[in-house]
Amino acid sequence: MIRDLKVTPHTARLPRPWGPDVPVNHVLVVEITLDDGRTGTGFSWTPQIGARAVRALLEHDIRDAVIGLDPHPEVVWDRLWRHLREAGPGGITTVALAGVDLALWDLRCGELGLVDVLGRRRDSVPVYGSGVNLHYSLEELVAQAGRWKSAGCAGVKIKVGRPDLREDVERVAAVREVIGQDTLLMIDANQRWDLHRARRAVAALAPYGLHWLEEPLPADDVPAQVELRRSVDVPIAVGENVYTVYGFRDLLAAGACDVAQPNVVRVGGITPFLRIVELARTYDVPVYPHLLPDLSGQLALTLPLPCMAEDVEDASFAALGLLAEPYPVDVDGATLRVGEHRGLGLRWR
Ligand code: SMN
Ligand code: MG
Repeated sequence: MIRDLKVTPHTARLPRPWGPDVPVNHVLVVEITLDDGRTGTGFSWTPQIGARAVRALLEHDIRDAVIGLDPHPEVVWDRLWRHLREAGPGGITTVALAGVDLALWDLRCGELGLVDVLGRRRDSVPVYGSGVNLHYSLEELVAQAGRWKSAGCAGVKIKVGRPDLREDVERVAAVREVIGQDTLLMIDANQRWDLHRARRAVAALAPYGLHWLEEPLPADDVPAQVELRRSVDVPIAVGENVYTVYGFRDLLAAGACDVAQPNVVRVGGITPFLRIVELARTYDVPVYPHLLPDLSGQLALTLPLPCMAEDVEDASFAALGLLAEPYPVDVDGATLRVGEHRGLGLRWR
């Protein structure tokens, strides 16, 4: 039975800010204690918006609702999701829920590591270098792409959506030049375009060889994404701003994407993440977990279809100094591997 839930907030400064308005990441470490004294540790995360709101949900509405429950992740998740629903089906509610769900999965693993509990399908995954770099100068962007090339990354992802399309063309061309033809190139518009601009951008950028175009349009606009996907040849990736299994069902059923990118925290933890994985599998759409390599890298080893792990430069929890060694995952530039540990293996400082 769950006896207590405790929240410890951390704020970590990003060595490479994600924009003038995103200098830090917020992490709320959630510790759940059972009546037999065992503990499990999870976390909620938000780069910019809502850390205090998430903490308030965890320390009040969620804490009151979980004490006394049997610590079964699926059962607790369904119950809490219903309980929190009036605050919205996804977003701050699911980010908060993730803290509980991850702590319960940490407990459920017992002495085993998460990968072996979920089922190991591979021992390593290729890494793609990812930059939150729309505000970088061309020189800074080219230097970053050069670092990923030297590290031997399988792929590289950069931001697009500058005010003038000619700037995007110049930046994509320069990055392709640095990484050569054998490195995959992905571009991410972070929902900045509308259908018309997206079509014009694809026409101008596709000649540089794009592995996928990410979030070209508002993430909730399923019909527009279907329309775009039908009219261009570049694969469409989406999902980091989709918060529920219903949202993923609607995208997949409509044929809106080639790649699904759930963020394990934003969807509410491992329990809903696995439901989304099973759903995507029925559409033969690969899941590429969004961000959070210290945990997503572990999930990537268990997914039914091959994927790559995303490594945003200098932004893993290990790189941010939030974790004590040994770290749960090891990224050697081109390849991610998972070390020996129990549970999620996240040793918060
Ligand atoms: C991204 C989103 C949120 C924070 C950092 C980076 C980006 C990505 O869209 O796909 O990595
Ligand atoms: Mg993205």
